[in-house]
Amino acid sequence: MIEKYGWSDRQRTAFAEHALAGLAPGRVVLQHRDSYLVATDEAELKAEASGRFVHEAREIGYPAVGDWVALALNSQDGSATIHAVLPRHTALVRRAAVDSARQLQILAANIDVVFVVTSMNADINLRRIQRYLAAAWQSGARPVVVLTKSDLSADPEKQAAEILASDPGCPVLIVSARQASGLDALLDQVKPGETCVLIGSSGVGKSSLVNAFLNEDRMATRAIREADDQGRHTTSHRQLILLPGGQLLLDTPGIREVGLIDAEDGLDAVFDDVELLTRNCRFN
Ligand SMILES: Nc1nc2c(ncn2[C@@H]2O[C@H](COP(=O)(O)OP(=O)(O)O)[C@@H](O)[C@H]2O)c(=O)[nH]1
Ligand SMILES: [Mg+2]
Repeated sequence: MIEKYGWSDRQRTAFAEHALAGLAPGRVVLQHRDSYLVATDEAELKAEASGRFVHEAREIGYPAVGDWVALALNSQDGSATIHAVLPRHTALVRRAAVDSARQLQILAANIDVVFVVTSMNADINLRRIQRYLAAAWQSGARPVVVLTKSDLSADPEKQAAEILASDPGCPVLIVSARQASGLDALLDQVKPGETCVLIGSSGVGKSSLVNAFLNEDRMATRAIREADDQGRHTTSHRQLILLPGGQLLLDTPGIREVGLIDAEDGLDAVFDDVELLTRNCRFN
C-alpha cells in the first residue's frame, strides 16, 4: 500500500535508521490543525507530532502533507506519533510569522511537479504567473503552467503564446475541466508514483481539475460553496489524492499558496472560503 504513495528506494534508504529504532514508515496525506492523517503500509492512521517538533519546527518545519515520516504505532487506539521527518527532496515553503518568530511553513513536501494554474476567462497576468513560477522553481519540483477554462477563451492558443513568449522555461498547457479537454496531456507530466500539486489564485479551477481527473465531485468547488454546503469544505483541505493513473495529487486552498508570493499584486486579498473555515472552526 505504501508503494502506491510513492515509497521507493530513496525513502527506504533514508528510513533505515528509523526501522532499526522500531518505527514504521508513513506518508502524511492530510493535515488538520493539530493532527495528521498518515498512510502506512496497512492503513490510514490519525497521527500527532511528538513534542520535539515544537523545538525543531523553526529549522525543518512541522510535518506537512507529502512528508515521509517515522511513526510509533499505538496499538491501543490505532493512532500514531510522528517521531521524525525524512529529508525532503523538494518542498513548497514559506516563511510565516508565528508568535513574532519567523517560522518555516511547509505547504507541500516531496512534490515532483508544480502546476501553476491560471484561468483564461480574464487577461493573462504575466507578473502573477512569474511569481508563482518563481515559487515553483524554488521548490525543486518541475513547474508546468496550466491555463484553465479554455471553453471561456476566444483564442486559447494566443493566450498560451503570450506566456511562452515570456520564456517560462516549462510547458504551457491548455485545459478545460468543463469540457474535459487537455486533461490527459496534464497527467502525462506526472509519472505513476510521482506527486504533483496545484497552486494558483482562488477560483481559477484547481478543485474542478481534481474532480475532472477523478471523474467525480470529490472536491468542493466554488459553486458548491455558494450553495452553502458547509460540510463539503473539509474535503478540499489539502489532501493527497491517489489518481486512477497512479499519480498523487495535492489541491491547495487559496490563501496557502498566496503566502508564497508577496502582496504586491494585491493577492493577499484573495481569501479562500476554506481558509475562513479553518480559522472559524476546529477540525477535531
Ligand atoms: N467554464 C468553466 N468554468 C470552470 C472550469 N473549471 C472550473 N470552473 C468554474 O470556476 C469556479 C471555480 O472553480 P474551483 O475549482 O472551485 O476553483 P479553485 O478555487 O481554484 O479550486 C467554479 O464555479 C467552477 O465551476 C472550466 O473548465 N470551464
Ligand atoms: Mg479549490
